[in-house]
Amino acid sequence: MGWMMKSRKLTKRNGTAEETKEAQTLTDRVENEGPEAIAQHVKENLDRWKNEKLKIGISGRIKTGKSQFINAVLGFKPNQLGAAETGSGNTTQQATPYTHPQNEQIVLFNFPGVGTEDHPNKDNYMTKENASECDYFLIFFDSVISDDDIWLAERLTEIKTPFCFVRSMIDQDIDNAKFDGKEPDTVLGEVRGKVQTSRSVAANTITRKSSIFFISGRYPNIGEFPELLDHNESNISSLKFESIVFSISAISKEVIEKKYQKLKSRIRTVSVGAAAISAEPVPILDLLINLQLLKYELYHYINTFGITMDFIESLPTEIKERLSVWNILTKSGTALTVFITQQIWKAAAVAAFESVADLFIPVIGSLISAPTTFLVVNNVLNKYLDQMKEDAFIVYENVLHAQTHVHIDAQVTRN
Ligand SMILES: Nc1nc2c(ncn2[C@@H]2O[C@H](COP(=O)(O)OP(=O)(O)OP(=O)(O)O)[C@@H](O)[C@H]2O)c(=O)[nH]1
Ligand SMILES: [Mg+2]
Repeated sequence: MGWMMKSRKLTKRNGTAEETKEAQTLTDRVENEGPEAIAQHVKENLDRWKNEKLKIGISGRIKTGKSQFINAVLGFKPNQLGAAETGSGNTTQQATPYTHPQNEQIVLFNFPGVGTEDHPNKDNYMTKENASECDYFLIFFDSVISDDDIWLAERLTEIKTPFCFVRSMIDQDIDNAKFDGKEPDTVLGEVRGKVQTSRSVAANTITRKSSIFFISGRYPNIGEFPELLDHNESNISSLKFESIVFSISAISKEVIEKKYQKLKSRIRTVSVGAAAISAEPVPILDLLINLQLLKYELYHYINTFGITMDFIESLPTEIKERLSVWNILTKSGTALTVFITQQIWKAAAVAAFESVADLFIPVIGSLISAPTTFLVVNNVLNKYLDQMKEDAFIVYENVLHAQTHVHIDAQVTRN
């Protein structure tokens, strides 16, 4: 009953209808199954994206940059086991699946281009290659969008599969423009203009309604990779997109930002769950359960940003020492639990101060009252999420960006 009162207080203060429903579910579970069940329920809720299957189709003529793109998105280095072979000059006869190395639910299918030698017969293309099973399609092209590409786009429209056209290798256009003494930021507009004027009549009808993105598979930080990601986000379910965002490597600042946003949106779920666990205090137990929950979430940040201990160990000392996560994991004697406990106490002091209204509920021993737990967990997670995002930026700027983008200093204006 005590919990009921507190939960009402919690949800009344901040809750939406969905959160109120969620709090109610938590209430029911804690009454029937105890606080462990809440932690389990919260984790299941947070992990729903892991059950999402996602199939992405990649089609287009030979040498349009399909394999390079697949490797960039899946985080494969050239020639790594499981990576798509680039520059081979022959697309395979059948759709080749490439599974995400860390998330086997995500599969990219490299389709033979329609109308190519490997697939001259259009009739059975959609059925033979199971194109209709894909959640989303990218049709790669180089100079012009061919009639075969249009044919595929029309079939995808018929079966309501979202798709976009992709023109890769925009970095080469920028290099050429620089060589020719042109301003790099005019390149995108020029290339887009050329594609538009070279389209056939058939192409015009469909491409007018379609999105075309100009990207670089080799240097994903230039061109319209962020716009492509936005298009994907608005055309697949939010859980499927969450799965992409949590699994994709941190290949650009925008990707890091998207990861951050998605992670931030989970904080409320964890905080409400932690508050529910503390609402019916079982001495020590609720603190331990909450610690586990926090630890679970902090590790998810570390994995999502790719700043795992293994990876950090491989970095030069001067970069390593700039990372909060390195300091957290090493200076607290690798015992994340010890570290979190200290942080909880610090945050608890601040939270108690912040929420004077909650002070009438006493802090008993190691236990923190429900609304205060909400604030503590909320504060701790926000603080460390911000720090880990900074870490991800440092790693990106100093390692990933520095390694692969040395010669590109141009920022392409996006429109
Ligand atoms: N500069 C630059 N080169 C690229 C880019 N994408 C691909 N390449 C290169 O272009 C060549 C062809 O790229 P692939 O990714 O193999 O093209 P593909 O469409 O898979 O080709 P097929 O499998 O033969 O159909 C390779 O040598 C790549 O390294 C890019 O964005 N920029
Ligand atoms: Mg290929």
